[in-house]
Amino acid sequence: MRAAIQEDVDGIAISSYQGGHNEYFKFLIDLLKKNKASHIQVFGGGGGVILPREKQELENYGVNHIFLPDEGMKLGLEGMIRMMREACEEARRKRKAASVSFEASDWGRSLTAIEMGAAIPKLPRSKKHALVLGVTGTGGAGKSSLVDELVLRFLHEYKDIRIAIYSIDPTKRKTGGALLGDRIRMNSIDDDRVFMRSLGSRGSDTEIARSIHQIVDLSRAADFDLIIVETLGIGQGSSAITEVSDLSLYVMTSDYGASSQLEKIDMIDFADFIAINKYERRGSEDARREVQKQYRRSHKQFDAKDSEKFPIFGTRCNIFNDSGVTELYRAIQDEISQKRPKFPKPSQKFSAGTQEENLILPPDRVFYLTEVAKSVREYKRKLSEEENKAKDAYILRKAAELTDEASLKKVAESKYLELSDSSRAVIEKWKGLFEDYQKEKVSYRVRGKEIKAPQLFESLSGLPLKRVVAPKLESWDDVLHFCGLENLPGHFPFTSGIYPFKRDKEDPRRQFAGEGAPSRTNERFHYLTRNDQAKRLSTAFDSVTLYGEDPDSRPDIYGKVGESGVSIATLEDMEILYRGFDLCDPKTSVSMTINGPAPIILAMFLNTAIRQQLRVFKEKEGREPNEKERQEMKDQTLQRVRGTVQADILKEDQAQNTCIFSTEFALKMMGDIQEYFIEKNIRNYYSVSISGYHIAEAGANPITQLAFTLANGFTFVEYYLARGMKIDDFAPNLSFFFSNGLDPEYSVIGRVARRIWAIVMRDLYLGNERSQKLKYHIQTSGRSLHSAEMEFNDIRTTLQALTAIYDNCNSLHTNAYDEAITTPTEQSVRRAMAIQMIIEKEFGTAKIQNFLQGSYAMEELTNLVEEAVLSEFERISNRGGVLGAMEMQYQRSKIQEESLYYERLKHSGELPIVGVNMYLPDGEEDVKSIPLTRTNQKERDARIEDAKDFWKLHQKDSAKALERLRDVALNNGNIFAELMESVKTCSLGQITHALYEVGGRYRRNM
Ligand code: B12
Repeated sequence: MRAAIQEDVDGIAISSYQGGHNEYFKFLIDLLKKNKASHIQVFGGGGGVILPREKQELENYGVNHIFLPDEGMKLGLEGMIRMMREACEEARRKRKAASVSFEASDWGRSLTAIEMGAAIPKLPRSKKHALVLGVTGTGGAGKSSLVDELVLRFLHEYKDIRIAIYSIDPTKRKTGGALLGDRIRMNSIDDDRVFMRSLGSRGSDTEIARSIHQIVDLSRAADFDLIIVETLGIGQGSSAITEVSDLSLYVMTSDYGASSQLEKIDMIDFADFIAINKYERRGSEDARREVQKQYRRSHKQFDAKDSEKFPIFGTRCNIFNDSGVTELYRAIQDEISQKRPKFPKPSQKFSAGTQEENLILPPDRVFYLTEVAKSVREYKRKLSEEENKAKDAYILRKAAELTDEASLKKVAESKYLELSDSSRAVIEKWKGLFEDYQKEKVSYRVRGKEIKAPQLFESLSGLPLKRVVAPKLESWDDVLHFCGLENLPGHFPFTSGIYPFKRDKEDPRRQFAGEGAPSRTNERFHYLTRNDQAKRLSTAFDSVTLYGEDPDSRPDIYGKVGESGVSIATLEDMEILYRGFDLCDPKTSVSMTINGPAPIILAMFLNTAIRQQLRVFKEKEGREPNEKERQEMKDQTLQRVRGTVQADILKEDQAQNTCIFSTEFALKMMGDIQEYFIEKNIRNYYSVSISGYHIAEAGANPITQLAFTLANGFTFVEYYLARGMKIDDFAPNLSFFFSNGLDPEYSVIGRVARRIWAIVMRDLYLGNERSQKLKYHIQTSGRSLHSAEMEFNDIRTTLQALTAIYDNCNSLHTNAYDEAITTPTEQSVRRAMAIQMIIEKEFGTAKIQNFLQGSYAMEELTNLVEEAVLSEFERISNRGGVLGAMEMQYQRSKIQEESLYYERLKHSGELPIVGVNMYLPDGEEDVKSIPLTRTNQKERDARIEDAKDFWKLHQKDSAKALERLRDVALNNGNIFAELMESVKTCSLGQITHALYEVGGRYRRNM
């Protein structure tokens, strides 16, 4: 709302999917009214989640329009945009033209008036001390992030300062529109002391807006102390900012080309400060030296002894509390106090912190994805060479046998010896392996233990069928080809599966669930697993928890408490959530879909498991354990718990959006978790679920899903290696998660993922067999489910589940048919479970565990998808690896393009969707009759009270615990180890906010 008023917008458009829309939209309308901004039109949508009757209610309350999916289908994106535009234009026509006033509450509107050329009233005397800092630089140099970092420091040190920020973006000549996206990168502006406004350049011939001179004059006269003007990206010879600023800052990166280019940059001559931003990039130190040289020349400071004293700074905004930024800030501050003695005085000091200057990846590892692609290609090239040799050797051997020619035998023998040792080993082993698979039982070893798996099952017609069918291969090149690219399940490169056979008593079922208070979800978990020996729980958290907050009566939080996920704020909540499940039982495994606050929630979970064991001890022994026993119990519990925490922060930035901490800090915490796992020998719990699901659901096609996800996986590998962890110590703790839709490529997603991972882990990272095995969970695609003709959704899910099971996924969630509208009911979940069970228990060919192996079409698809993935790795690598590409928004924009492509085809009908854009029912469907799962007011209020009780109970200890946590973070200690303690006395929200202070909030690139 603050943004809307400051920007003087005509409309606000909101997508709301995660519940609480009834409260949230009304809250917004109320707020607009209260701030005399009812002219701002509000639009919304949220797929099938907002029901037609709720749409009516919200529109009656003042929302201009809520777009339901069927309207989206009819109008298309452009149609919806047109409607919103027209409504805004009409509302504007009805308004009085804006005029200029000095009222703070009207400032946004006054700026519009100036932009529109309104008459300027006589200025009151401007404040003498007000200072204008002009910030300019090349496009993409990170000006807005740097401004945000500077503002953060000013706000921290100057209690009563008032800051105005004007950010200029190019106005498109064709449409007259401007993106005005700088605001989204600024976290610190959400403060009453800051006014921020984006301005289009509006036909100005320079990098500053036409109206900026007047705006600056007016701002000096208004109540601002510091006025920051940020220009649009500039070329070499541009320096217009100096016309409006008292001090100017030029922001560049090391990316300026040859050093002679520096000669052409006017701002090196004019700027008071130069920041070489993104200083973590390769070549930044050299760039700084070159810029110092140029500065010396252009400022004729040939005699200056120390070029380090020039106002040229290396800055990094992706690092919280970066010392380079602080140095720049101090230099600006010094200049301000010299130029403006009357400028407000700082009241406290911003500490530069003691955080080590950790680079996420060392500069010489930037091209890791090129190496990854190369190692797969190299593997295949060598294999094909060996196959050719093997073919000749085999033909010669056969010919020698047939002719009994001694010389031929010799040639055949020497040809055979030309094969590598490993190729010969494969050939020599194959016959035995093939024979093993003809027997009734196949034996193999798991962690040193021999297992005998039944190989045969009988069909109703009485045929003895094999669970895993080994191909009959004669020629050696065929053996090498099969074993090199495919192989039987459980054998390198694990294309057809990582285990020789599926576990007998553990089906891959794992259903995602969570709603309301912890006790309600606990009941749902018991219901879901009541018939299963293996308790495989999968936890969905509500969005309040996903964003690291405690339940609260704040209207933007209140409606979401316990909606479409369980509400968890404390360790006590966590204990209730898993009550009645033995978390140390090897048949229990718990997965948790949580990312931003994952370290905190994971610490709560592990503590829950430990407390369970302590309780068991007490009941059995009738006493409390002593310290030694307690410690032993803790260690043993940690080694026994099974499950997965999602905790994948890279795909959050790319697709899901529940990032809360700065990416660098979030990555550090992921590394801390893994280090803690290694130290405590936690081997049965996955420290991360590297997720493509969200990437696919945000609209990416299956190839992009797979490529981005694997690339993210290799990034974690590189980061953990850079921190000094050993590959075999952490790779087994990694797991993957994909979405399965209906496109053909989904049939091979597991095959391709497993093959690439195995080859790269073995050949590039030298990992052992356990590290080479990629395990993954599949969820059928939520996005392929529609609110129209909902019953048809089960058919889509069935096909996707079958595809996943044929591809040998390690666990599976099947969506319920009503998923497009609401949290599934018990009845719809029962049907979703039945889908899996019917495939596993009734469907004959799914009992053959490599049923599709050997299909020419599958092999071709595997190769095509694999090659497309490798090419994508190279594209990401060219952008500086996953993190470099993220900075350029490469992943997000690719996902968005693919999403738009799909939506367009859906809208035009080129992509047929039964019951949605073809084969439509006669007459309207009655959506109202569907049972909805929603929390109620009583439950939400109780959650707020629970959190308050917890705070009160631990009031004495929590402040100290948070202080310790902050200290550990600032001193670069293991934050996760400390969180294991903090969660005993502090709530989720308390911890999140404490960590913001020492790790920084997430900043979105745009
Ligand atoms: C894609 C998706 C995701 C993706 C989102 C990726 C992304 N970046 O976009 C991922 C996997 C990350 C995700 C996560 C979650 N999701 Co989700 N998700 C969906 C899903 C499958 C599709 C929604 C979608 O984008 N559809 C495509 C759009 C283009 O079409 P549409 O929704 O029909 O909307 C049309 C119109 O309404 C209109 N429209 C929509 N919004 C607006 C806005 C304006 C201004 C205008 C003009 C028009 C307009 O345009 C569209 C075109 O016709 C729905 C289920 C479903 N099938 O609808 C669940 C769903 C929305 N998710 C749900 C849930 C619960 C979650 C999680 C909270 C799960 C959890 N506990 O972890 C998280 C929350 C993550 C977060 N960031 O907060 C629930 C919400 C249930 C409820 N409220 O009762 C749903 C309904 C599924 C379910 N039943 O469980 N989700």
